[in-house]
Amino acid sequence: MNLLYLIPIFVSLATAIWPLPTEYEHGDAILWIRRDIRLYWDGAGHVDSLTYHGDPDSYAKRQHYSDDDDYEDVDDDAKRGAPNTTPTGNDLINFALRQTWRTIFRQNFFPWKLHPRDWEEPEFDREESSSVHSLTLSLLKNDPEGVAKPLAGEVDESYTVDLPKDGHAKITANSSVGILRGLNSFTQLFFANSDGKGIYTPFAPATIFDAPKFQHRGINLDVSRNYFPVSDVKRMIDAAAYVKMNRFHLHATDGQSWPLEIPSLPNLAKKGAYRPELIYTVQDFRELQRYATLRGVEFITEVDMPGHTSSIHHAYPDLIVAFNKQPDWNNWAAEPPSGTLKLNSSAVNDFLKTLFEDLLPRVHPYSSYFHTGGDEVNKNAYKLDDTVRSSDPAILQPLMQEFIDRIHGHVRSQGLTPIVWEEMLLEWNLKLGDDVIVQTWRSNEAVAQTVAKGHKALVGNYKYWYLDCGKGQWLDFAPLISSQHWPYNDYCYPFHNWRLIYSYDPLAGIPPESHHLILGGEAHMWSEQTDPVNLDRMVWPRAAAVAEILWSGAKDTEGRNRSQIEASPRLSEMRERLVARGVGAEPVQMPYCTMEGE
Ligand code: CP6
Repeated sequence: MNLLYLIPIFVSLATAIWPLPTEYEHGDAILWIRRDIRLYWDGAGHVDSLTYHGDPDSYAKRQHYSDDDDYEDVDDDAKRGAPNTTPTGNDLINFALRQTWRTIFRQNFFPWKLHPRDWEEPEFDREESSSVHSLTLSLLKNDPEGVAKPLAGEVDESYTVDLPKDGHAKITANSSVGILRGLNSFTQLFFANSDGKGIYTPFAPATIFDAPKFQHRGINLDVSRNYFPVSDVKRMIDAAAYVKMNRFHLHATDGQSWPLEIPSLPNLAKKGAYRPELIYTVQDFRELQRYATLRGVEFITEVDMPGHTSSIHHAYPDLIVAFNKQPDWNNWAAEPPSGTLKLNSSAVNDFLKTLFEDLLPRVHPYSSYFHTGGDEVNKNAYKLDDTVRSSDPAILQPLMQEFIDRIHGHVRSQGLTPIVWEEMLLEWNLKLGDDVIVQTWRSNEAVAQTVAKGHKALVGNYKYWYLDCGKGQWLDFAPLISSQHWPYNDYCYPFHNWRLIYSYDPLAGIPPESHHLILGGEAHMWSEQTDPVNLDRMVWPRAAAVAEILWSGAKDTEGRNRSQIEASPRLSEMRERLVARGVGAEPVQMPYCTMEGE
């Protein structure tokens, strides 16, 4: 018998929130929420929006909801002519309040699925009903620095939400980002009555204490293999923040295209992008970083080198060796077109100095990291490099060490911490500074080896957390589909389902004394087979499974792998919220499986 038949109906009612809070208790009393809810602020700085000014009734009749303004102009101070300043913690809280009200009063209208068939909806009676009529936000550490500087690598994101029966709600946190996370959980307690008349929580009284298990909870988007308009990237950041992820990694450049405008190297994007207009301008780049920061998401930019750089060839052919499209790329690179930066070239060094001096000062106000790549460098290619003329590791290794030391010098001189792909440490055996964070991807052993060398590690094993690639992939079917020579990259079908993603434990095989070195991890959206048409459904809701593992840990309180059976209806609900937010997330399963039980 299918186990889904056994899920009691109240599973989805009992644990509405995604990701699952650390401690979460609630009753079953109904509280309506008032539009003129009073807001009290108890911290440094000030909050200025005290009531919800929108008109929820105009949205009440909508069966589903998607509005460009949520991704475009609502918070873009730049578009309103404000200066290009970094948001303060105070800005974060003010923005979060506007967004909280929007989510509760407008976006939570999804009555067609979220309410199970026999969910008893309360009668709305404004006179008789009790309601949530105030919300107090308290920043416990009344620390002006904390309010002024929202992000600095490590932030205390813990929070409590207290929603007593008398309707005086309270959210407390130690940082502005903690307040954001609390507001975000708060929104998930509320549902729109399908009569369109009111918004209520069926969970009063509710108390939540919550804190993340891992400090780095990220998602990586490759914008080189396919270009994504700014609005798509923003929507992805917004959704990531809604599942309490706190890092957005932009894999900004790769061999196929260079979409990042670098004003001091104008031809780089002009010639290296797929089309001159398919770029992120300086203004776009700043807007994206600001957009993420405002949502408590640290924006991490990667410029991958020395491999994955053949797109530089279009503007600077003399810096790149082993450039080759078809059919002869396979000897020099992992993917067509091949091409890598020369390893021992003063022209390359000058180019990189110019690149970093232009880019890094624009990154620094928003981020504490910069990712220099370093994955999948093919040693063979350096046979064709006139500054090296060898593929001998004994010759290449010291040159690569110099290369990394030089670029990490640039990164550190701008006050940023370097991140590299695991190959730089594990395959090239480079000496990396103690500060350097190593992003692993090829195996769990790679994570163990990285922490054994004393380095901080990010996880994201490709067999679990790559959103593009699956098990039982191309190779299994090779005899059927590869009798012809096939030069393109489409070996990644079928994709992993969310349950496999959810089963992955970042701490698997890591000795307890090294757990502190596992900062967290990332889901990866490599975009060879993803463009704006299928972006949302490729990422969501599967990346939400990664988000919950990173927020709550892979084990339950008894030390077992988290139950997929319990997660499933809750993820279905979260997917409905994402859809209501304008994100084209895929269904987890038919509504029947969320609604019916026993
Ligand atoms: N591009 C870059 C990629 C991949 C990596 N780096 C990749 C490798 C293997 C798989 C999927 C993606 N497409 N720059 C690896 C970090 Cl299975």
